[in-house]
Amino acid sequence: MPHFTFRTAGESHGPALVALVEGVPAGLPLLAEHVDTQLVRRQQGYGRGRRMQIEQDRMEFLSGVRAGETLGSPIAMLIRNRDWTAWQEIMDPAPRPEDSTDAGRKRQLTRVRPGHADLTGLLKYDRDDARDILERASARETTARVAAGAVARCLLEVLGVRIGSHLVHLGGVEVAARADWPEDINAAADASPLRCLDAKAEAEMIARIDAAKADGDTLGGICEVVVRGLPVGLGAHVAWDRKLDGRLAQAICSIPAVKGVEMGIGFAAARLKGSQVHDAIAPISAEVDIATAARRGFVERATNRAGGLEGGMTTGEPLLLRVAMKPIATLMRPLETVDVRTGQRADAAAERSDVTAVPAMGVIAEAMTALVLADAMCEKFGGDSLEEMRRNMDAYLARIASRAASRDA
Ligand code: EPS
Repeated sequence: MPHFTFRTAGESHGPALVALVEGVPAGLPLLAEHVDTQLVRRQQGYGRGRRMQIEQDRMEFLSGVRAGETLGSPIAMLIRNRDWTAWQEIMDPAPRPEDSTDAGRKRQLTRVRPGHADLTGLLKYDRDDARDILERASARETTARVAAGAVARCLLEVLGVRIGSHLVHLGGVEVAARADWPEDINAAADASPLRCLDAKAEAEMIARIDAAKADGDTLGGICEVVVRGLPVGLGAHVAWDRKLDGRLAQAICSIPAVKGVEMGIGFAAARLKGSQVHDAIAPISAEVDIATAARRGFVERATNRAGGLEGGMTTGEPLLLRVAMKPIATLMRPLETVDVRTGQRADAAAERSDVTAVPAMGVIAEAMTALVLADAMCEKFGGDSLEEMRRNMDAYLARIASRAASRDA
């Protein structure tokens, strides 16, 4: 039974998106601007289409927050779609009147796009118009995930956990390897057009985006999520569905267009020997403060190829995830398909879309990571109030410190 859960609802061109978060302890400071800041971050990134100029996502709390603090009750959040005004007739929930023109049937999509949910969704749900599928399959839905993730992020931050991400690959261009990250990864990444920390590689990526746009094509890429400050021992080795790596993989791979996630060195580990993969363990340096040392179990590793996970549990080293996104399926120079109305060959529909949304995907991956980690923190430390959760966490870390102290005595 998950402890910290969320649901989203809403169609891309419907009136609004909704996020419902449950399991947040009472007493967590939470302001609309904490959520809005994350929504704005998701809307950035070179290569996005006109829709991002139409939307200026802002969240309204409907429940669960009072006077700037959570109540422990479900938190419902509403984000209106500005584009709704242009789509009201097409997306109207009411049945069309008998004497209506066919305006409400405008924007039907039957030339299903390869790589999108259009065709399989239409067959599975027995619909004639792929709009009934694509409106929900649209990555617009991730707005609501980022809103939910912002709540998770607030909880993690007050417990000393920081999440950042940056783009490491786009359209065939790789960033240069780096030994470390800036102290505030997001402050640095958000200041650049693609959320990339390598300006030289980024210039080449931008040129490729421009070229892909001119060709009516799209580009995919990879983002790295980095989480610092996690205590050792979140997740559990004892059951398949409590393993944190499995929970993270599920959450990350559920992001639209994401095709894979690597933890630490990921797939590269399969091609190396054990001695080249596993991170040797050493006593922690005496310079590290006690609170940090306790989170890391009073040990340190010179390398972190495991990406902060061993046995389905956090090690206390930074959690490292690399998330791969395929190119967006809507191509302005479309692939061939079948028109489901006629059964004949046709060019796939070319709806307004983005050339790439990899920078936004990094922000979404942060949100999904935050949601999984908030759940794991609530599972480990429980508590109906933030103070109770903090006490439980402090007691756990104090026990780890006392183990080390009694051993050293
Ligand atoms: C999307 C298509 C585009 C994107 C949209 C995802 O929307 P539209 O069809 O209205 O131009 O802009 O992303 C968002 C609206 C968003 O907020 O991220 C798609 O088909 O997935």
